[in-house]
Amino acid sequence: MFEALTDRLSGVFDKLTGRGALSEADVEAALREVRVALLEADVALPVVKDFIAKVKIEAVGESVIKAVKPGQQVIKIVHDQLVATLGGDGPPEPLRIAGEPPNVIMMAGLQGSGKTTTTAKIANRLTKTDRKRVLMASLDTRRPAAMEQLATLGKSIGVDVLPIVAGQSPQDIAKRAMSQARLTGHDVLILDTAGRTTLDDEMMDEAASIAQIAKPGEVLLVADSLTGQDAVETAKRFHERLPLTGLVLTRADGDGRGGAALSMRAVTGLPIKFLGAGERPDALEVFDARRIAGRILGQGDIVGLVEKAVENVDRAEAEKIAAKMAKGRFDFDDLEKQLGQVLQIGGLKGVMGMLPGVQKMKNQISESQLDDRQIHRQIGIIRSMTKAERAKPDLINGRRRARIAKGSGVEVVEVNRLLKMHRNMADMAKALGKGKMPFGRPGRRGPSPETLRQLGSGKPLPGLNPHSALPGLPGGLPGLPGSNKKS
Ligand SMILES: Nc1nc2c(ncn2[C@@H]2O[C@H](COP(=O)(O)OP(=O)(O)O)[C@@H](O)[C@H]2O)c(=O)[nH]1
Ligand SMILES: [Mg+2]
Repeated sequence: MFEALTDRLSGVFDKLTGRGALSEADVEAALREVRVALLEADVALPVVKDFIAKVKIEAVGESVIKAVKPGQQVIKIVHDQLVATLGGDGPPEPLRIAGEPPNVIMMAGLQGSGKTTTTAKIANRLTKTDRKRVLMASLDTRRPAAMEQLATLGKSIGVDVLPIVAGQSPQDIAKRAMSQARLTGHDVLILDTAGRTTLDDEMMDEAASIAQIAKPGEVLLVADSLTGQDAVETAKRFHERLPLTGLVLTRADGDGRGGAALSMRAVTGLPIKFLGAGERPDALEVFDARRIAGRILGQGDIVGLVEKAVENVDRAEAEKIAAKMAKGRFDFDDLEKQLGQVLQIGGLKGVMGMLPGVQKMKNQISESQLDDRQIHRQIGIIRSMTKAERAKPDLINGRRRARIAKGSGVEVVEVNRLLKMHRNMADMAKALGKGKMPFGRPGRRGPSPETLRQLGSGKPLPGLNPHSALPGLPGGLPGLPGSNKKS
């Protein structure tokens, strides 16, 4: 999301920061380019106007022009305004599910916007992360397949789904779902409603009557971010008829512009609660204005990366490696595990998109270099080593290299490259072992709050380059050119 905008803005800001002094005219010229960039990203015109006006008030003042780093100051002002536009400075609002159970979440939106998929994603999240007992119910009586779709999804994520009873009205299903949830002690009930392809009164009436019956604590409008300004218009219209409490933007994974995300809050006044970033049940991201603003400005999303790592990486495994590293040891068995972890977190591309400063680097890195097949090849090389070689990499002489290359079907240079990468990582492990150990001390769960704060602030951790921010992943990203350089 936002790739196009990020590219454009980093061009504008490079010009600003590339020079010592700035005149008011410089700042105004830059803001004109920011304006064009926002419009090209399909941000609604009134939102753009307001944005530029607010930035201008702060950015063309004496204090900025005379500042030591005026360019940086302007970027900071734009950043803060982005945060404000996207939803404000505070932490993301949690879902309102703390009341008397069952807490009802109602999903609304046009057909095909992603309601059913998002219902399952939210249920999955509440079940796995918040340990809630969730019941899902499909109120989509228009398309018989819709109920089946939810039932299938429920089975795949292990979440209860209200049994289908043929011939009931959406209102009746809503009532049955409520009493069922009460009976079975579910904490949360998610109602997946029917959509139409266009906004029409019948759909709105139906949704409004369901809301009256179920009294949902959350009414989430699901909108397809790819539809840009149409998504904003849809949200506005729904909000006129339904007591919406928040928005979910789907298909953020395919949206290179991000105009809907940037306009939504300002136009509707409603918070964006989640981004849908793929079809799978775990492809749901909490919408955090600060992090998104950082991503737009190419500052990366380290917090997102760490969260993802914490979710996906086997904690016990990471702690074992961390304990070994604390003693300054890091062998090929460890490296193999870590390569496996990168694949688990979504491969190199998944990791790349979240690292600070990488947006620019991305253009210099060819697709082939981001190919996860390289990781698979590296794992293959390690697997061609003997047990002794893995544990004692120093054993690996020229003859052994040739054998390993042959065994894994690669050239010797590739084996050499892997050996070098391992050596770098082992050196780093040694350095960390000498007392600087920012992550995952054995026996403690996850990075400390202090570490996370430092990550969130974008400041490098003491003794560690910011690109090696994965718990248990010491030497930056394996196989990634330049990933060990300071940004
Ligand atoms: N790429 C991507 N596809 C999505 C996302 N959310 C939903 N989809 C897909 O969009 C299609 C329609 O979704 P569905 O949940 O059935 O929409 P509904 O009609 O509103 O219930 C399905 O093929 C989903 O897999 C998303 O965030 N990203
Ligand atoms: Mg549906």
